[in-house]
Amino acid sequence: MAISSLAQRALERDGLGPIRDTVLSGERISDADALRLFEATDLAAVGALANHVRERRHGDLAFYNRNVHLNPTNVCVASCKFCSFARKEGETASPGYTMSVDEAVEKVLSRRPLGITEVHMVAGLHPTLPWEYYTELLRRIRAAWPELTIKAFTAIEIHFWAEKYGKSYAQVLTELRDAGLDTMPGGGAEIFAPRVRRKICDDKATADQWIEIHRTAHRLGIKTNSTMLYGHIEQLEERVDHLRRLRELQDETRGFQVFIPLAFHPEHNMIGKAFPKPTGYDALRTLAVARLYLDNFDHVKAYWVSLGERLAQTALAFGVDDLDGTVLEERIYHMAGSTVPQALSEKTLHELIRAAGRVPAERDSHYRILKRFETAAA
Ligand code: V47
Repeated sequence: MAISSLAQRALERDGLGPIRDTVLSGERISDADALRLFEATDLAAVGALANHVRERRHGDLAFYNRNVHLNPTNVCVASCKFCSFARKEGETASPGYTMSVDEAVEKVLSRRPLGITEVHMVAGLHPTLPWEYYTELLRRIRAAWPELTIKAFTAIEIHFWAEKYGKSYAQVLTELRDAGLDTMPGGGAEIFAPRVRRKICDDKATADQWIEIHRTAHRLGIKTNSTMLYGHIEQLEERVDHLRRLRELQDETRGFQVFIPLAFHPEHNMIGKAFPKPTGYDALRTLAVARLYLDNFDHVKAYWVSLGERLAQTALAFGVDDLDGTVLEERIYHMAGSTVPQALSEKTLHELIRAAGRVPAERDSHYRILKRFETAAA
């Protein structure tokens, strides 16, 4: 769809004419361009440009999947200042939990009647669980439910286990893959800039290590997702630097499936008092700039749990083509103050997508379309 002449003029007025021309001709925008877009005053005009790119790639389709979340433990040795989910081992005031392998497998299998296609599984950095806990967990889910996609474990966990069990990244990933892991979520990226990492998460994998683990996964044929946790101490330049590092790795490997900006949630964590939740304006411009800058990414996701259903829906006009899924039993955001529901039904996802003028498309974990819902009756 062509970008309206009104939006074209608004971009011109904001001094963004050259960036508009670069985007419309299908060329790559620079880091400086991305910063200009972040700083632009006319969000609607930037959104229209991002929407143009989104429609060029996906037309009217808006993707979602049928998934559930599982966090087998929230016991974690790391002390990320933004995290409300983790607990230290032995903490008594607000104790953590650790599921047995039996409990975790049981929990996943109990979702079978829901017709889900993916489990999204991440854990804390547990100080004492043996390596076999993770491989057995995967093996047993895989054996009991062969067609379920297991999207599991962040680069942060992979790094921790490599150090703890004396394995290379490739070894850890190969053993997990052989046990049943299909794809990896994008968590733990936070903000790559060392200044920010030093302040908010200085005792876990570095940015270089996060990147190296995703590079290794891609080389092993494991597709991964990518994220950016924004709306705390980072500067706009540091968001652009983060996007640059993702775009560079994607140029090299083509192994990322999607980019997901994650809006900071301030409750029950160490830095929440200093930073309110990012505004809707900030969420939409971040998604739009990501769509415009990450020209080698197929998908940009508005994770409805992080944004709320309504803002995620609105984002479908600001460069976004994916809303994540039914989710069911999310803990990380709900423990940080999210008041969105624990799950969305497929019917609600369809209604949200349709009301935004898009066509719902159920996808699998590799973004293959399982079903398009062209009409409400379908
Ligand atoms: O790594 C933690 C973030 C991530 C807070 O790959 C917080 O498809 C905001 O990565 N406020 C985990 N964010 C979630 C995640 C994810 C979610 C959905 C889909 C996918 C995917 C990945 O959540 C963490 C961290 O970056 N996080 N605490 C908080 N208080």
